[in-house]
Amino acid sequence: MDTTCVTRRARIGLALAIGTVLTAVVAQIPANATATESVHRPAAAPFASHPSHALRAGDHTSYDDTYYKDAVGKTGQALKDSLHRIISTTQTGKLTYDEVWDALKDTDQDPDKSGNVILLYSGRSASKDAHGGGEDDWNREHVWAKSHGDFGTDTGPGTDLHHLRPAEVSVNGARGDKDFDNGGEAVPGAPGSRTDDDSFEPRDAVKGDVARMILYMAVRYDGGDGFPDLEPNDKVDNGTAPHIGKLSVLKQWSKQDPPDSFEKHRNQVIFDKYQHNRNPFVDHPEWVDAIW
Ligand SMILES: [Ca+2]
Ligand SMILES: [Ca+2]
Repeated sequence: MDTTCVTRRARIGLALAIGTVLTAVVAQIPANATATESVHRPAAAPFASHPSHALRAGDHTSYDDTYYKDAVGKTGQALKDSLHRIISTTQTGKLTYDEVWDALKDTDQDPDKSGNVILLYSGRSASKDAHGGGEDDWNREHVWAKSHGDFGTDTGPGTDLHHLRPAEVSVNGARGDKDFDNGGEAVPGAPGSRTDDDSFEPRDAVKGDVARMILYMAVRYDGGDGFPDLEPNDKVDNGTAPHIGKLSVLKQWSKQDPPDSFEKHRNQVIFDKYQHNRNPFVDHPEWVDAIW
């Protein structure tokens, strides 16, 4: 037997076998690589579909380049119309009135005590579980009183987290559906708040919050969606008309109480987790004067 010939034949066979295996492996690499790459490609795709979600909380400059791109540089009615389009079309999350309970436990959580929420008019930290109908319980305060336009609690303005806050049942009752203005008697259980027959004045620390919530509602609701066109005016006797005053006082309150970390945080939580739209006046308080 020619052993040289056998050895050569074996080598050729081995080489062919290795070549076949390599070809098969190489043939599979591009397919696998492409699949892996498309799954782990973070930069372009999410930024294109959800531009604002890729940004950090409180990064105003970046929101100007993305979320507020069409509004930046405008003033007056043009700014208001542009913001209306932005905050309406991006509101892809809309809650039921029942879902508002759990959302408020998140948006208004006490930063120092995770089992509690901060109540709007009193500033008191109360257990998240202490909501209901008792005097000291908290409930869902509509800062834009829902009788002003009579929009009720169907999904819409009545369930919009940007103007809903936890408040004591008793203090919520004292506020009722009054317009906002300075002056009156002290409100029991809500230090710094005052009220008289036709108006309510919240404590200093949330005066600006109240103003920016009212003005958000005015921009967000312009008569579409089957809901009334909400607008502020300079009166205190608005009753069931779709107006809330006093605009001149709200403008002053917005200036004297600029957005703090709590207010900015809740805007971000609503944006990230619930409604996916923002309160423009929390991001840009100067747009209050630019519009009104
Ligand atoms: Ca404030
Ligand atoms: Ca409006």
